[in-house]
Amino acid sequence: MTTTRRQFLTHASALSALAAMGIPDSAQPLHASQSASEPEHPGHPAATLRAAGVAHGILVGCAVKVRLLRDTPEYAALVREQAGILVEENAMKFARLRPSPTTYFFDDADYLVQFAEANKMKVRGHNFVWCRELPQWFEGYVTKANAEQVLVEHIEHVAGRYAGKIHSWDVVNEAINLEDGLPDGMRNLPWQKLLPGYLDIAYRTTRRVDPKALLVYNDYGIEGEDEGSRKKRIAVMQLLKGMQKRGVPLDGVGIQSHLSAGPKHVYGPGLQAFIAEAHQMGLKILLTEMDVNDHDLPADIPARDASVADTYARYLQTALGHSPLEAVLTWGITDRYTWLNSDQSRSDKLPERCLPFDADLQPTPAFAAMVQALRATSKS
Ligand code: 9MR
Repeated sequence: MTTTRRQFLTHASALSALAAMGIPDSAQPLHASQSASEPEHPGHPAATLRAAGVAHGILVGCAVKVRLLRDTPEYAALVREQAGILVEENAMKFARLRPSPTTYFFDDADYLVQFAEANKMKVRGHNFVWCRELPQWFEGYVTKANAEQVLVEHIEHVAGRYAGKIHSWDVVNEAINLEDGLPDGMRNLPWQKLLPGYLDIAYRTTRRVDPKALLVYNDYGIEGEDEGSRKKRIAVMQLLKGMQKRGVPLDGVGIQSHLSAGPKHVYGPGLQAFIAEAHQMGLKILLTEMDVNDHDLPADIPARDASVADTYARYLQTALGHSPLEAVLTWGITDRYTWLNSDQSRSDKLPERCLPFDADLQPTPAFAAMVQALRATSKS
């Protein structure tokens, strides 16, 4: 059956919020002749990111916003079509889950997990410990005396609720910040001050509560060939090795992959060596938050798209080159809702074109670059 994208979207719009969550393909006439991984939309490539990943043993997906999955059927349809693994951009962060010390808000995180289950997708959890997204009540309530109890209880509650359903947890996010001047490059975050052993405690607790989830350390600024990236890679590697030496349960490293397009930004052997070393240590490697900002590029759209696509291609060739990857997730699926637009960092204030689908939910050259790079990868 041939279905135009417009018909498809109109049909998708007609779905109720509940149906959009996980209606089986057989119940959707327009999808009746299609498998979940091979949509058939003219003007829309037959391949999907999800299928390109499956064919090569890599989970491919994206960060989503539950609010949009609920309210915007064409967005939910695109996610269902393209993603094999999801992470909520914000809903599992500490402040979002903890309106007060004694209450939890699970509606959005629950929705994500149910949406993923209904659509046979995997789910990532992001995150338990971060320097940002601490609730207002944190300061004043959390002290050296109770910090361990607060952290352990938080992980028990959250990891416990989703135990067995999470592919991987970013247990600790962005613990390294060389600029802070602390030993080993540790970031001077509130947990560090109140509970210097927070890292080991967080991983050990998560393993105990959800033994099935892969436990990941996730960080940014380790992708490039510049001096800052090089130094940070060394510090992150030291952190990972230290954890292994101490017997802390750790299964993987998340390389966020917030990239920049343009000739100044080079991705190459430094990243490859980091990935190879992590692989040799028995760690799984995930690209967890990939997008390509076009801040440095001129306004012309075809030129921008070509440069962004080229960055996706070069980066994925580098990252996928030698060692197998566990997963690749973009931070969002469409330019319409990218976090990169929230700070309007282009000097001309034009919206960014940073993701595999544009603001009209049409595939960009970056989409083709991703599919091609995944296809060129030999199956691990
Ligand atoms: O994209 C996220 C944005 O919507 C939030 O306001 C922000 C603060 O919670 O976090 C953004 O996501 C970040 C992620 O959690 C960790 N790595 C960097 C991401 C972009 O800032």
